[in-house]
Amino acid sequence: MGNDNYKPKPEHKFTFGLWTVGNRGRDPFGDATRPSISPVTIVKRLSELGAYGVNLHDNDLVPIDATAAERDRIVREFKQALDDSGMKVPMATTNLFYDPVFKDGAFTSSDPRVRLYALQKTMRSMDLGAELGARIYVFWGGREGAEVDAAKDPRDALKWNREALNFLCEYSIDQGYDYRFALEAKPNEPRGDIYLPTTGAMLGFIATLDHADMVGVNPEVGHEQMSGLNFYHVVAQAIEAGKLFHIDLNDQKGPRFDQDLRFGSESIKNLFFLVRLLESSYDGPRHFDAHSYRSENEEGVWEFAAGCMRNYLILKEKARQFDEDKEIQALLAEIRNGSGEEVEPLGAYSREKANNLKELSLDRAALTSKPLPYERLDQLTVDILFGVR
Ligand code: GCO
Ligand code: MN
Ligand code: MN
Repeated sequence: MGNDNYKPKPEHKFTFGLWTVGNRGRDPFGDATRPSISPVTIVKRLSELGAYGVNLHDNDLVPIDATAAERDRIVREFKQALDDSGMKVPMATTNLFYDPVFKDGAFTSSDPRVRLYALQKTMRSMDLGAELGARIYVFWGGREGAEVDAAKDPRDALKWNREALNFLCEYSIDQGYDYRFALEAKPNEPRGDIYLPTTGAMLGFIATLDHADMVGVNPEVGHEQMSGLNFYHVVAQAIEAGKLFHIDLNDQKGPRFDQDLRFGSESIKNLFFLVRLLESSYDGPRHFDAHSYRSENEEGVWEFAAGCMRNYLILKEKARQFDEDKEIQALLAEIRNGSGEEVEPLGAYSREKANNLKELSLDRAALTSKPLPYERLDQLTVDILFGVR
């Protein structure tokens, strides 16, 4: 129970994007506040802090205009740093948003040649990810959206997006890459509206793909909160559907612009239930897609990275305490026990069952009068989180 419980280790599978700790503090109103940190340094420092690996967009590592020789040298040095530290690259993704060519979308651009370029760039980036050992491939369509609905029919955008993903699933199979695709939703920013704005929308879309089994979701805390949603519920639905292939952990101050704050810095109760859920039902990487406040220098960046992992482990320890708490367990049993009478599980439909159920005597007033000790249960949860229990 000592402090060692909060010490990150590779077995916890904590990962960071090169772009997260590498974030230089730029925002739409202000320039960088700290120098860039090289991918090799990032790998080394994160490994010293106890992380399991790093993830990347193609251009986090290889500049978009690099020659083949430059690419090979950069990749060689990066692989050396991974080997030296034992760090992994479980996930890779494509930057389909920074370059001006994607000003009106990548897979959903109205220009068919931009759509081809987006596919070409993604296939090359999948080659790079596979070379680094990645088995999860994330799609975040930051520019796949609109401000002017007169310009594009969203049904066309969906068709183009589907066509691209079907093609890329085939490419992954054909190359023997064994990727699992994870689709990441965001409601807006940088576009006025982004298509498929929530993880729930992604789940509906995935069912329409040729290789739906290869494709899952990559929910991000802040993105669902931007839509005012309960992230714990979002992730529970993804897990229940067998579709939680990856997760982007961070934090956010309510429904407004995307803040990518340090994990556990704001939404403590919601993230407590999230961690408790992940610990029981998810064994993939715990990826932090967040960045340090722009007021920090490089030392502050490592403080931030350590804080993300520490907060996760604190919440994990709180989850253990919650699950072992006798009073909490007794309250949960009482809540689930209903009226106390045995009830057979509903099971499959039969006409006889339906007829019996229609005749069953159910006393509405008695059902209503049963007290639910939610005040006590919630206060005990808060006591645990505050560390006074
Ligand atoms: C955001 C997004 C991005 C994506 C990343 C992976 O904060 O707007 O989360 O960080 O996750 O680009 O494609
Ligand atoms: Mn984000
Ligand atoms: Mn993200």
